[in-house]
Amino acid sequence: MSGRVSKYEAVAATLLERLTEMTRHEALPTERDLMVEFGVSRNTVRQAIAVLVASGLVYNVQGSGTYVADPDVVSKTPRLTSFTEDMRERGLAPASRVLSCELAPATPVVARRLDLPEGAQLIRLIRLRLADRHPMALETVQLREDLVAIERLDPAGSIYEQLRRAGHDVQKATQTIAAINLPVEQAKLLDQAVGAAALRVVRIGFSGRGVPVEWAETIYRGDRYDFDMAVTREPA
Ligand code: 16G
Repeated sequence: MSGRVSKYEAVAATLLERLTEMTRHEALPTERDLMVEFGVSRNTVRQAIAVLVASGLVYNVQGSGTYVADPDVVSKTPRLTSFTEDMRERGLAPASRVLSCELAPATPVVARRLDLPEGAQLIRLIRLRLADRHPMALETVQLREDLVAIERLDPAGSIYEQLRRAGHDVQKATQTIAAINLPVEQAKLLDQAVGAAALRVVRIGFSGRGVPVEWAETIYRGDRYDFDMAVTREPA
């Protein structure tokens, strides 16, 4: 092999070896401990950790530390977040304009996805989701009303936070992402030209017990939103 290995690459390589002996979700030593151990600057430690984060082997929890990733989760799904968390992580202030919130019978497709009989009552919440006061996404969430009562729901607040408080934390989801061109109504709400590109994501969210909790369609503006994910390949 030719070329010099930079300090951060050397630290990353040593940490990588160590990861094989650690368990899922175990904490890595603190930045300070790593600085002392390797005799390097905080910046070098951060660069080394960033390499491991980018490869999906560890993950950061803001204000807490770095942890060993769960390979089953990392290889297939990026970290699950709510719109509120997602925007905050991007340094944007989340807000919502509630367009409607009502009880409506489940369509056959949604009923099937949520394991409910056709026509079961669902809470259907339609919101324009804003980031730093500007439209970011148009979202329709359909929730099982036996899990959260519509009278107790704050439609402008974080739905995931309210589900968590009700004991139905969304911990897993399946997602389908597709490119679309915005039709008139949606374009107007999102402050876009008719036909502008957008990303449509349909998520089925499951609680930790595997109960399907929500069916949600989120239409993100193509010019403001992108997906980041770590992908890995098993060694040959
Ligand atoms: C995200 C979720 C959506 C969920 C919403 C809750 C995607 C693709 N969709 O938009 O399924 O209902 O967050 O956000 O990420 P909230 O807790 O801020 O209301």
